[in-house]
Amino acid sequence: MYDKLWLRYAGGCIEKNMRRVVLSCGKRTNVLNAAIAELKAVFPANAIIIETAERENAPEGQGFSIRNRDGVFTISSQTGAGVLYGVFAFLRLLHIGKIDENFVEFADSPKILWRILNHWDNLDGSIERGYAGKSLWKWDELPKIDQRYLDYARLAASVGVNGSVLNNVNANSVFLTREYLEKAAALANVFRDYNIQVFLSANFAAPINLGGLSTADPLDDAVRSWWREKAAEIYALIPDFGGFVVKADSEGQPGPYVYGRTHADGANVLADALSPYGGIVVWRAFVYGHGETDRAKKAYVDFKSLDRGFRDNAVVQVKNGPIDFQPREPVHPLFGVMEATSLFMEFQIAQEYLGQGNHIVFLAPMWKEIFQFGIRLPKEEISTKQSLDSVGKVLEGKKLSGIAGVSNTGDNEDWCGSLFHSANLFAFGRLSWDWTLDSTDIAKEWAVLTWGKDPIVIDAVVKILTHSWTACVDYMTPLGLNHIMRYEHHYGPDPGCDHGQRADWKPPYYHRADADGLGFDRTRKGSDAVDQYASPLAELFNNIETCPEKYLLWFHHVPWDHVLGSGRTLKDELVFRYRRGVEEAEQLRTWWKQVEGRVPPDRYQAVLDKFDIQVADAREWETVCVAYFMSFTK
Ligand code: GCW
Repeated sequence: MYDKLWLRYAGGCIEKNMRRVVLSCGKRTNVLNAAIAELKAVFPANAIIIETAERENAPEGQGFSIRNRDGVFTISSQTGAGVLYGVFAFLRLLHIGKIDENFVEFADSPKILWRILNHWDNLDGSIERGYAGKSLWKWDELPKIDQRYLDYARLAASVGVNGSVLNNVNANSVFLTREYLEKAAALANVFRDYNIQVFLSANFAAPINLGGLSTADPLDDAVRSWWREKAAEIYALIPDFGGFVVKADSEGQPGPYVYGRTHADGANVLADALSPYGGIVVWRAFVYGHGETDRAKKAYVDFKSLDRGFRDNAVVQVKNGPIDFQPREPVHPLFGVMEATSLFMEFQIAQEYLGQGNHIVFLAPMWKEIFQFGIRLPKEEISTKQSLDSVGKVLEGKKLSGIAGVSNTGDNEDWCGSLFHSANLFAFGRLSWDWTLDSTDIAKEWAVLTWGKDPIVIDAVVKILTHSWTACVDYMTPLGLNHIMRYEHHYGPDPGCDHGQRADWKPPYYHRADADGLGFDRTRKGSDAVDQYASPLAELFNNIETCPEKYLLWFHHVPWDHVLGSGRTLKDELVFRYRRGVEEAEQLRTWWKQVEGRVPPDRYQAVLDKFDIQVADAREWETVCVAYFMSFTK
């Protein structure tokens, strides 16, 4: 049987002084019923009261409030969705000990409209960059329903997720056939009760592949009507269908370029088809390999000029960094310049480049670094503010705001790759609901819900989580290095790798090591990627003395004898960081060893096995990278 993850509520529940729980909602809906079911799993039915009269001042939309009056707890919202999120928040707070007799009130609502899991799941049940087994969706059996679909929906909704893209962005057109739409509709029927809308990745050439047309040109009338008819067919089956996600003109996927059209032309034809039903098109900005000299610059160059060219129900989904889900990247410059276009953030929960299902790396601190990154000049003409607007604020201000996470789920018993990897799924939900949350607080919540209240266990789990990302950056890609993983699968180090189909997939393209130094020159003397950022960021990055060391080799080709903040030369600092990374990985394992005997032995051992791999891998990273980079310094 598969794990319940944080819905194990391992912390136990204090019911003292809790006489009644009142759920107050404008009207009785299926989503409200789901909320009631969650509550009933914890409380006796006679302690739960449902009130469907309109309550004055009940929070609107997806917001909710929880109030305590003499042991009667009222969770209210105008909508079933709000009550559902309120119930999950209530149960979370209760189990982590934040609701007791002194509790008065807590109100919350999401800062971001769309919080979406992107599944890169294929027709054959495999998952691209999936490390937790096969797809949760059993396409062969659907529309037959599996209990696990419901538990997926519960887990997702419990952290605020409200959208699920069922299939890989490298999209097979078959997903848009009637047969598969019926399967998707069956999943949508389950998810709907948890306020989760289903999306599909669409292949841009579907009008050719399925419709038998000779073109997929977005300005062709037959193509436009093909998409309109397809949308009508989908909405007849899935009335709350969220929309399409599209990867176009990227890594071999079809797109508008071949017809001499732009990404906006491409997105708009789908947007127009979806708009009568309230659907949206999410168009990905992950493009490169069309003649540029610096891959990191490409998406900005192609999309910036299209700002104002997209329909209102079209969104551009941008990865957090300009390259590709590396252990650490500066933020993607598009977040600073697209003024009129709605932007979704795309994170990858799946750890493709961060040790996959084997390394325990808590991503919340990384996502926080991105959200807090000052990227855009403040709007006010004469601003007294010194600082740039953060990415979180930019996202929040969009007409359609959204955060997408490439899911790490699969059909393994542990869902996500290890008993710790679910911390990232949890954190994704929590931060996409409210990006201002503190990553250590999220770690604590997950620790108690998943591992119980023993203070020694909590202390160890939280230390592991909060130190793991910096450890990973140190032992894999310190000082702004990136994309030096093995070419075939992105696991393990291979900085010297010189085979593979494309120049911009080979590690030397990214690190540029030579006798003079190390790093990609993106300054004004190099590719000038620095000028894709607003001033004063551009100047800050451009100057080797002011560029933050965490991005040093991202923006500069640095001489081996250049002296860093520590007083060490680049050469020595690199050696130092790789060593420190190994020691940090060992420290994570040592912390885990402190919980032996305090958590069930099988769970203890399963995690320890992962740490053994992580430590061995960190040592390999050190050995391989130090030997390779040092060979240039002789
Ligand atoms: O991270 C890279 C992956 C590809 C992926 C691509 C993308 C789905 O290596 O597997 O394809 O990005 O985001 O489209």
